Amino acid sequence: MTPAYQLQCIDCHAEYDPAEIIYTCPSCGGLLEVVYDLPAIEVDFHTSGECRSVWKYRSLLPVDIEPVTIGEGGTPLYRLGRLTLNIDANASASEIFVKHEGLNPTGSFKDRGMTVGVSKAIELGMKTVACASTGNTSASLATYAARAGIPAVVFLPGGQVALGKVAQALIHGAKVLNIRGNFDEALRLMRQVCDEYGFYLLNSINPFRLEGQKTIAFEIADELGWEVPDRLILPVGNAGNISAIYKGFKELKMCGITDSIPKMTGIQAEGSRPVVDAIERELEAIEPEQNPETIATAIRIGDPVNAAKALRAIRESGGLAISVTDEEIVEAQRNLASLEGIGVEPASATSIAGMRKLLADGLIDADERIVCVTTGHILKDPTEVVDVCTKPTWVDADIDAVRRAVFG
Ligand code: AN7
Repeated sequence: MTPAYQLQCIDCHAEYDPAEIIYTCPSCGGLLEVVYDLPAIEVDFHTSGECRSVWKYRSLLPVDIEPVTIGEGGTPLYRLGRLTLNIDANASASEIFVKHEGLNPTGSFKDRGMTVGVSKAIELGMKTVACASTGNTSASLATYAARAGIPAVVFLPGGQVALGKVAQALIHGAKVLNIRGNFDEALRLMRQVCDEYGFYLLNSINPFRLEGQKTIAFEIADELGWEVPDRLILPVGNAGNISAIYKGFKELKMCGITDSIPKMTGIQAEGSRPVVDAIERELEAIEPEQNPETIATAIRIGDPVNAAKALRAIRESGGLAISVTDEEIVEAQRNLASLEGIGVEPASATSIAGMRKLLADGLIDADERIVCVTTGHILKDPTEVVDVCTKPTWVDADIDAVRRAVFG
């Protein structure tokens, strides 16, 4: 059964009919979120049996129609072994998990948001869906739009999107524009185009999309036997996911299913760290980074639209925000791949690089139970992987040459 819900402004708390097509508060411009009358809801997380998926948690999701789905969620939670030994001796005593969201159908966590967001678009009778994207959002949107049978329009920061993601947006049939500008500029343009043409905006400013992403929290707690980790570590770009996961953990607690909330810990790249700066300097709001730069192109975002929600998530949960360098990102990506068999794209490796740095600097305790979210699959950005790896050795098709090369 679908719960009753409203849209509410996080700043002035004005409430709106969820059928209104609005992305920010018409009265004060604040961000919106979906609110439920939680005490009135009979939470039933067992409708789809043992199989974990986004729709297992339907009793806390705001969709009233048969959803547009291709089997999102149900991603593995791995306990780390060799990598923790490699970090430091103390950490090996702690429980560190990786929730590998790269194993969603299109290779990123965005699918959790899109199954809800595109379903909502259909429910609201929208004719075209749209987003600006550093890549994964566009890949996911194009896929779900294809599944739903409606057109998708995506704006990319031209030349700054990883190959796998562009390929997905194209093959699934989206109209793809390479904007001569960065992501923040592409999003500003897309918001204007959506207002003018009535396209349904599915960036993470859309509060329904974030509802899908909050199921990451539900799944982690579910997999841990309805226990909550001490800390959640994840990359921050447009700051939607950290806000969504925090909301998920809050709702579980408010429903009496769990009794605590993890310390939400956001990791940004050194060249693109407005949220980290705001936390460090105790600013009320972020100061946008005009020229964000990092090898982790997914989070090359200078003006995160969900910053207000993310700052609250970090502060209210007693969390942290730090940045890592591109070198630390690549090293973490390599370690996760070679020591644990988990292949992730650079943005996702920020979780691991951040965890390592926090432990090394003594900013977090080695006995914490930590979950790092890895948000995207390694095959998303094959160009980067090939660039940072030793090249294959060319050998003649000759047994002596091969024998020499194998042990060379
Ligand atoms: C792999 O696709 O913003 O902080 O347009 O692809 O919720 O934005 C991607 C973001 C982390 C950051 N990891 O999440 C987009 C886009 C990966 C990502 C993030 C993204 P948010």
